[in-house]
Amino acid sequence: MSLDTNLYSALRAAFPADLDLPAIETDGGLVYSWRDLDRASAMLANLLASLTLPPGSRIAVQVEKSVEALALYLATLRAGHVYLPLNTAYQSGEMAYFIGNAEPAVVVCTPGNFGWVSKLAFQAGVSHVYTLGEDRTGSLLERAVHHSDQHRPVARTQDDLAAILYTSGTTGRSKGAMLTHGNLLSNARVLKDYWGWRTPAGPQGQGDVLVHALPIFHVHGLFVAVHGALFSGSKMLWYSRFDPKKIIARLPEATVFMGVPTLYVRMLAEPTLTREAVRNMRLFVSGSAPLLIETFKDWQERTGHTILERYGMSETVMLTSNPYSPDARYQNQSERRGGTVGFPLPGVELRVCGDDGVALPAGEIGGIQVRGPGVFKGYWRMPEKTAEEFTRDAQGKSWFKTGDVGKVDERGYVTIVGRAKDLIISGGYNVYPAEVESYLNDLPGVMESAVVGVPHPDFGEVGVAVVTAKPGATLSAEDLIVTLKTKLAGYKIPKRCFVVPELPRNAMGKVQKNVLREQHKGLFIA
Ligand code: MLC
Ligand code: AMP
Repeated sequence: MSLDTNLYSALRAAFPADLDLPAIETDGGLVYSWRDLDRASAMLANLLASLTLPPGSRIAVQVEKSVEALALYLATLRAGHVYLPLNTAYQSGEMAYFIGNAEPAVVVCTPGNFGWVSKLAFQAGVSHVYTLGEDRTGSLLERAVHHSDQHRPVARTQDDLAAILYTSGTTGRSKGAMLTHGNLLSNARVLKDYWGWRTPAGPQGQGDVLVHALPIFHVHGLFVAVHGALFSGSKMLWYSRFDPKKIIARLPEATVFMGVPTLYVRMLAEPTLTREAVRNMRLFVSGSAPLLIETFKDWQERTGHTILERYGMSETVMLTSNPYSPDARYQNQSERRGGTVGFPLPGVELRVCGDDGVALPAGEIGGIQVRGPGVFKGYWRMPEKTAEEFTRDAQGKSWFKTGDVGKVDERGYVTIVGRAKDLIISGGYNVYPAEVESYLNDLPGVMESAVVGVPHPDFGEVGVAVVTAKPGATLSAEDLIVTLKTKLAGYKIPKRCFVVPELPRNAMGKVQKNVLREQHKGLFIA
């Protein structure tokens, strides 16, 4: 196994020769050069090194989006530790679980959350808690400035962990997907080629310009977008929050945009989105949730561009993509087809299986299973759960069961038609009904609850809760929502709640979620 496959070293090698070129321009008007990124991550890596932590220590980070937060990610890679990004929406109960489960050596939180996060962290035995504000404040940077801006990345093998991303499970308990340097690097390499990322040394004489408007605590914003830009020496226009008006105003300077479908829906609502505004763009990528065919067509009509839809997961990084260009190496798969997620990326094997685990022929619908260099190492400290999610077929090959349901057509296009896992994807965030139900069921007076996903014009899909009361209890739907908001991340909160005498059940006594979905499917759309 080759040593020195530290992902940072590979990214650093792709920086432009002129390190004083701008690497990131923020919506706050700051400009960071490639040298700034290298130096800032070196100082932070030296700070981590000064803590003399065992290699592979988890560095848990719940902070607002900032370039310094990105530098902390790069520093974690450099220092040979494991980055654990956490959604800023998580509340104390959720954070207590992640900190308890991951046992991080370092926790970095916002200055405003220091009180409760540090309490949780110290109770869990964490020795180092720092703060990082979105405006370059906080104890992390105060400490880092005392360290050298030179740092040699720690040698890592491709099997060493680079990051742990928590994803909820159907039982409601979050699982930490362990991603290695090899997983992330191989995916970055494939996408650089497949999506035709331009480099400063390439024929155009300059790299791409990526509009970065996604959060950096998930695969899409952190790995697909950031790695794509860094690995091609391309500049990023960096938005701390998604603001369609501001972003459209700067699209003329950009060449690549990545978003979840909600971002496209919101941009389409802006009259300033015109062909003129996107005149220099070469690629719009959508993923993390299904892109409605109407959005795909509306975008084509308004901008003249065809959105490239791709499919991936925290456990696998990117798996499939519609084609970027007609290219003989990819069997001339030239057309981007709306409603499909394209072809398995080079190196990815994908099959569709029936309930018996046997691979189905083209056109038939079944569970999607995958293999490939991006497939994760397993769930953090959950060997049984990991084993359950992998198959082992007659040839001894092991496939990861994605939990997505789909088909592959004769030409090889993959279409996702649904999910075997009980999951709602709302504005690109995953919401597991089982988790929300377990919190609802714990509230006083609640007998039981069912959370279902229904169509929503902005978020694609949102949760709706249906609740029954214990005998003698009176429940207010509004109060339940207000209480739930103190316990769970905002995006997981059902957008509507109904208190009913009883839940519909089948002959076996199982709650019929399909009946509830049907009842409420018109709540937000005509
Ligand atoms: C915010 N809210 C949401 C929500 N986001 N509700 C449902 N679904 C969402 N996604 C709620 C808030 O709690 C708040 O509730 C209200 O909506 C307004 O909050 P906001 O902060 O103003 O929302 P906004 O900033 O507009 O955020 C919307 C968004 C954001 C679409 C920009 O959700 C977003 O950035 N989504 C991208 C997620 C992402 O990156 N996914 C990639 C996962 S990786 P209240 O009640 O307080 O008003 C992955 C793998 C792959 O899936 O293939 O890529
Ligand atoms: P996450 O666990 O947050 O990484 O979410 C991964 C899940 O998002 C996948 O298992 C799919 O269900 C879904 N997903 C990602 N990309 C797409 C897409 N293009 N179309 C439909 N679903 C998608």
